[in-house]
Amino acid sequence: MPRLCLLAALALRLAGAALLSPGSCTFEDSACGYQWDYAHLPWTLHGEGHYISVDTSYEGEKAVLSSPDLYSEEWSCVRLIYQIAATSGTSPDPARLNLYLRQEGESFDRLLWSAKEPSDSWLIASLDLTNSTKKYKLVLEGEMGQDKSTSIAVFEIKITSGYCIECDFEENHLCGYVNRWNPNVNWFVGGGNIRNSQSILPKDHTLNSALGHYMYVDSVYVKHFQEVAQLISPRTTAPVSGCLSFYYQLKLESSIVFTVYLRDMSGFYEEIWKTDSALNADWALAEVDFSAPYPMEVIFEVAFNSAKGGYVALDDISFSPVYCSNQTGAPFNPANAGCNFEEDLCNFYQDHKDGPGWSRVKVKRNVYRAGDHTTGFGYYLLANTKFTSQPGYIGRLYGPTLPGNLQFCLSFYYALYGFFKMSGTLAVYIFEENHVVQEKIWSVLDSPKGVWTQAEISFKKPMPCKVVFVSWCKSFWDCGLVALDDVSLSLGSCQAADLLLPTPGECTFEKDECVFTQKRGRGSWHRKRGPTPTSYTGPKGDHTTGVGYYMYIEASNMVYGQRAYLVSRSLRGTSGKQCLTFFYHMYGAGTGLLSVYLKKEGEDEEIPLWRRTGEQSISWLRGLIEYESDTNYQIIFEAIRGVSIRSDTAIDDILFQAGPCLEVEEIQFSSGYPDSLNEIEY
Ligand SMILES: [Ca+2]
Ligand SMILES: [Ca+2]
Ligand SMILES: [Ca+2]
Repeated sequence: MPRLCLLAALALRLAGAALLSPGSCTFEDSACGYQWDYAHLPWTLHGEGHYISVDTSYEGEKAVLSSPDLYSEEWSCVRLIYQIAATSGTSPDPARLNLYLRQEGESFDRLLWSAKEPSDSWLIASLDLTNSTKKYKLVLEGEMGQDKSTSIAVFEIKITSGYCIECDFEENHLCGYVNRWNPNVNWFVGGGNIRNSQSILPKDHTLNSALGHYMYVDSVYVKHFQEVAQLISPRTTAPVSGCLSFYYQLKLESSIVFTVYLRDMSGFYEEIWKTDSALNADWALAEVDFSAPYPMEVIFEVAFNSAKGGYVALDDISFSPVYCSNQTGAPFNPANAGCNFEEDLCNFYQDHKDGPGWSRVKVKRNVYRAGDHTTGFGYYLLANTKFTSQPGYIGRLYGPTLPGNLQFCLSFYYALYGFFKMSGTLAVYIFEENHVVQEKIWSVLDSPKGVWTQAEISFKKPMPCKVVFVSWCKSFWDCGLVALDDVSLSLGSCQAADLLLPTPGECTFEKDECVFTQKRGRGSWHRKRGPTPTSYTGPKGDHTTGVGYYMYIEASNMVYGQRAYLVSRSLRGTSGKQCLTFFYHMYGAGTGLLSVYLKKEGEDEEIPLWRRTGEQSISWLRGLIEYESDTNYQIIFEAIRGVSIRSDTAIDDILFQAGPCLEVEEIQFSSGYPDSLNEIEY
């Protein structure tokens, strides 16, 4: 059994024998109301060593520890001091320590953080918790992996009000701030009751006394030109924007550059502040507007040019969710720059200068015409129909004005129809506000016809700008039909969004089957991308992106009346309604049945929640189910093969949310015949 770093853990306690806030624990005399789940491995409390660890002398896969009920109506920061100790090096299936947020009324826990790197000493993790009126628990999960000699220990959990990037440097964990080691220049802790020769200031800022602490970096050991010391904050784990402030002192003997950067997970630096005064003999306040829509670190960087540079000291980093100058007004809300076209054009508009442009249309559900992307029953935009287009016409759809100097990710769905050439069919331009400068940032390539395909574009412009969707009908033979739906805008680059932790309760089937497994010994569901092998049945692409994965039953491999079950793992029962959303595809003359059942733990009955029989649409349709279960339960998707091989039934984009459902499912029974809604000529 590897030795845990007990000395370091003991040293950590010197600072904090004070009264602990609810949910905090140092694991000295008790586990402070934290309880383990008896269905899994036990945790062992080591009162002597002041830690709790997963007991590896038992056989098992994981150990679960959950906090008492907690409330935090204000933002708070969870700091976790832990160690994963392994005897061997890297393992293909290493032990992990995971931290989940279990919110009242939710069937799924939200993963806040996960670590798997073994270390020789304790480490600190800092996690922002957003304010909420709901009760919650923190759930620690130690997963043992393959190497059974690994041990996982937790020395302390501490919940403090405020944001994790805030720090007064009075506690020796330094709020998770770390110095990036450099042989010559580094940030050190200064001040404190044991005066050491390296402390350079008489008083810190927090306590205004010799007992207080601060961070500093001194040029004495600088050997080279442009040596840099970096102090790195904990990474934000929830989207924040507002005013970052800190106090600093700067003594300058030759040139020093003191800069504050934001660094994202791809390593991209953005400068947000630079010292402008040559000298601050006393503590000076700096304030800087700060926006971290996705995980970011704040980096305090000092660059020296010689050993006679001087020093920089730093203290009392704090954060307020209101912008510093307060002149920026209400922060920009990217949700106002998206549209699903269900009600109207939202904040989009057309100028009708060059023709009728884009039409907002709806197709009544039938098997000949594809529906929209949002629900399969709704509205979308269509350009270049036989009725509206004439050669030379250009449809321009303008979005609302977006602020400059922000990184955006634009996402939308498009579908192409007909046999025409597609060269001018759809392009995205950025117009600067005065419409003088325009730039094409995207144009359609040849993609499969009749499939809603997602496009994602990252952009950042110095000036306020608009997104413009342009469809050009070049000539009779080059005037492709294009549909547009579900435009959305988010802050940050599209790649950064991929780095976010997964949404709990969401399954797109892109990586795996999520919480679902097959019930053995019956017909089976297959995970697939692209069209199914049989023509006139099954989807041409998935619902998530058009080119991703979905689950389906392959009718050719099954006989009439054969069933396939896809069963969720046991989900947590809650009081109150739950809302289950999913997309289903039932196209093919021989289509059978698709049903959804609720099975409560300890009961044999499978309660039917939802059913569709026979061919429904050539499109993906949205299913909505509201249900309740206060005991643990499973959700079952059951497909029954119909009379012919044209019976492929598919599902995609399953989402479990705390209910009630905000909408009701639109139930229209297919007539199979075009009516007035279908007078759109492709
Ligand atoms: Ca201080
Ligand atoms: Ca729509
Ligand atoms: Ca998918």
